Amino acid sequence: MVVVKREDWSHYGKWFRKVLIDAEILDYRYPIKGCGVWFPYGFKIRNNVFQILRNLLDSAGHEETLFPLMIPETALAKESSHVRSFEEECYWVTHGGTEPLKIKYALRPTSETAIAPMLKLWIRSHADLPLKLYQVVNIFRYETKATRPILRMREVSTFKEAHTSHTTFEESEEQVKEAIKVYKDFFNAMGVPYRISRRPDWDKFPGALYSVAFDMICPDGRTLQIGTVHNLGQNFSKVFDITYETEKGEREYIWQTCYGISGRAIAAVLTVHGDDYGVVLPPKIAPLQVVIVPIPYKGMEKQINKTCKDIEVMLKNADIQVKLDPRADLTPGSKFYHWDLRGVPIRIEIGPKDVKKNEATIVRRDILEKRTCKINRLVTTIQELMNKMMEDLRLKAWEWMNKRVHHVDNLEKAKKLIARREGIVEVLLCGDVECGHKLEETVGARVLGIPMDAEEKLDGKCAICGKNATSTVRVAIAY
Ligand code: 5CA
Repeated sequence: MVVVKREDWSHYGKWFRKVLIDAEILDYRYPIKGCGVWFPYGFKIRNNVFQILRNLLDSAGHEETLFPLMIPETALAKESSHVRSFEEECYWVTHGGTEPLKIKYALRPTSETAIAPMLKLWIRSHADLPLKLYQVVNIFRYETKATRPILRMREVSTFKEAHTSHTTFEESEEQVKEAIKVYKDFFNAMGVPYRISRRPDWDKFPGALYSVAFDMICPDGRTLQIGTVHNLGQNFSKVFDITYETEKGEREYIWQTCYGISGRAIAAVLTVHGDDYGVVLPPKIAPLQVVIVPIPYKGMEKQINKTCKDIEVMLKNADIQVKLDPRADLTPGSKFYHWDLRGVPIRIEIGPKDVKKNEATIVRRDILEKRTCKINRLVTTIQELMNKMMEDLRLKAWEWMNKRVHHVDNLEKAKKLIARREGIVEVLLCGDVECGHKLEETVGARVLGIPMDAEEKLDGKCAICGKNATSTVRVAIAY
């Protein structure tokens, strides 16, 4: 029954690839490296996850939009640090048919430079601001690091990017805070634990003043960046000449932020809640919340089937996503395996005893624990169980992560923890860039940045140079 044992952490990558295929989430065998195909089941999970995000963005006053895939080289090249970083990562369209194009087009690696020329046309006065847009699109990055299904794609087929425009720097700072709140709510809704860090200057988004990132820890102890929020300042508005008229009638450049979440958010849910038997889906994002499996018994087939069908109708009427699995060619055991692998939160088994007692046997996917319940209480019991399951998943995942964030007072300890792949390590550091780089070299890990989600305890010295520390810094081996 075992998919791949997860408890040996070195198996995480193998486990992840296998569940993606076996649970019919994403097929990574497409003949272009870094491209994947969402199976219908995986596509439903993807849509449910991104619907949570859409709802949160909509409630916070964002509007969904859709920009073209292609960006002229002339636009992409306007912001110098942006183009420097992205030109090597772009896929370039050079021909229309057999005709060479006068200006080549980039397949968007992200859309700042697609959006900017239009903002210049749309934004006239302070009354047009703030303008908060987002789109959910595919982006293309010619990644040179090892590609991995969902985690590092070359076609990132699911990418939510928000782009906001403001009258003042202060307002853009407030927007960064709002974006962080939206992302917290998003990950909390799915029980995905994270740490929020302000990335070091050398690792900020190209064209940003600064970047804030959400990181999770994978079962192999490596971190995964699952979302980023950037304050772009006026870097793009100055080169694209995007101005607005102030109340006094003067022209000022707009202030901008942007923030992105990719399919990695889906990988995050699958990763943090999964187990040896496959994925475990939070009820909110599960395409199927309940599966009903009849346990056949000679002479009672009719009653069992009727009870199953009645339950299916009852749950459907209560807006629960339910499916009856009547397949006659499969044993109940193989059906359990099939649905456990796919992470269906609740299984109902109906056998002869259940029918006689007017009961249903219920199994929760996360703890695989059985209980019975009178059929007339089934709807409320299932709703309660799904809520409880969500709460338990969230607590368990946070507990797991919290145990893997270590605060240490010397480099030796940091080195050991990193070598043992124990997650995130926090040390004190002075503000020197040199010390940051030296820290990375010494412990063999990457600086994630300064905590944005914890009280600073600044009583100590820089772990590298011994000067007074100015902040805690997180390091980890990152995907
Ligand atoms: N324009 C900004 C905000 S929309 C931007 O592109 N930011 S980003 O480069 O940091 O990307 C946003 C998020 O997308 C990252 O935090 C990361 O979680 C995810 N991401 C980036 N590259 C890939 C990739 N190749 N495959 C999967 N996810 C990716």
